[in-house]
Amino acid sequence: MSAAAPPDQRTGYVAIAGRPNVGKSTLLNRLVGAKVSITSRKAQTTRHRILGVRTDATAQFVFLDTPGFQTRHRNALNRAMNKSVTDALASADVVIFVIDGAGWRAEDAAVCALLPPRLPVVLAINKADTAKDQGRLMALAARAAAERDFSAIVPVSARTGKGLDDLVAAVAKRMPTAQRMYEDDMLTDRSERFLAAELIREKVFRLSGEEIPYGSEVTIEKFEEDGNLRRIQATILVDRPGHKAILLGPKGERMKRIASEARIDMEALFDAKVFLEVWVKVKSGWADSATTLKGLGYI
Ligand SMILES: Nc1nc2c(ncn2[C@@H]2O[C@H](COP(=O)(O)OP(=O)(O)O)[C@@H](O)[C@H]2O)c(=O)[nH]1
Ligand SMILES: [Mg+2]
Repeated sequence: MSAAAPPDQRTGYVAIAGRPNVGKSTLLNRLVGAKVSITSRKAQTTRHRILGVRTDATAQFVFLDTPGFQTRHRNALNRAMNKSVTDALASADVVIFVIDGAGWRAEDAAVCALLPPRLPVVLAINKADTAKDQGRLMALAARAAAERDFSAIVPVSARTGKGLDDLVAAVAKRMPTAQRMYEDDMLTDRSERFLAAELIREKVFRLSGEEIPYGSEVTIEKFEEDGNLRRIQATILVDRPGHKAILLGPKGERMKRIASEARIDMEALFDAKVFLEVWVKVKSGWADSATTLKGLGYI
């Protein structure tokens, strides 16, 4: 707790909601100033509830990134993911509802309808950096406003940082007056061990084709902290033998790249040197195995 916190300090839980791929996790990382949530062009990259903390002079925002609501595959993993969205909304004081500046979709309306009526919702129209003209953003704002009475509507770019000060100010106004919950320098409640697995999963999402990411998961076998050094051994679980071959790539090149890009991100996030070893193992049906999901922390 900071002794310097002013008496009118505001603190609150802020859920970041929206359909897959609108930039929720990118926005969270920008707002927190570190890569606490993984992102990719593929839908459904985020599987867990990720908490990210931002502490300003007068406000502490506890952001809850959420997986996009799943309708595509009905397995135990997706049920756990949907529950984490509902849980985040249940504990939120304010919601940031994110849509893509490219246009309004039926899926946006579906997520909007899930937002609890009692909560203040700030609409963030993201990817404003790619917007062709302001008129289109205005039309989109009007379209969205037909679905719900938003507390504020703010065009932003999670990529460039445009509009984020306005977004933060709009959210702060709707947060309760309360003392800080976390230390000023805290960024996330997730352990380095968890973040290490997530960063490997991000590279699998980014560097492999369409089918692999959804059928894979990462476990950390060993995580040793030795001063400013981390020794990490990880396994990527895949659903089928063919997936293993694809993930390894010719002469293991793809796997090497996955491991090396993950290591670089870990070194930046942990501010430490990282030795990383990654193995690939076939484990069919992991996404519907209660034991495996439990081990992975989903249920
Ligand atoms: N041009 C542009 N792309 C963005 C912006 N924010 C996110 N993206 C991209 O949109 C894709 C999905 O982002 P992600 O944060 O994973 O979306 P999520 O599924 O809503 O969490 C990624 O390729 C991001 O780089 C933005 O402000 N501008
Ligand atoms: Mg995400």
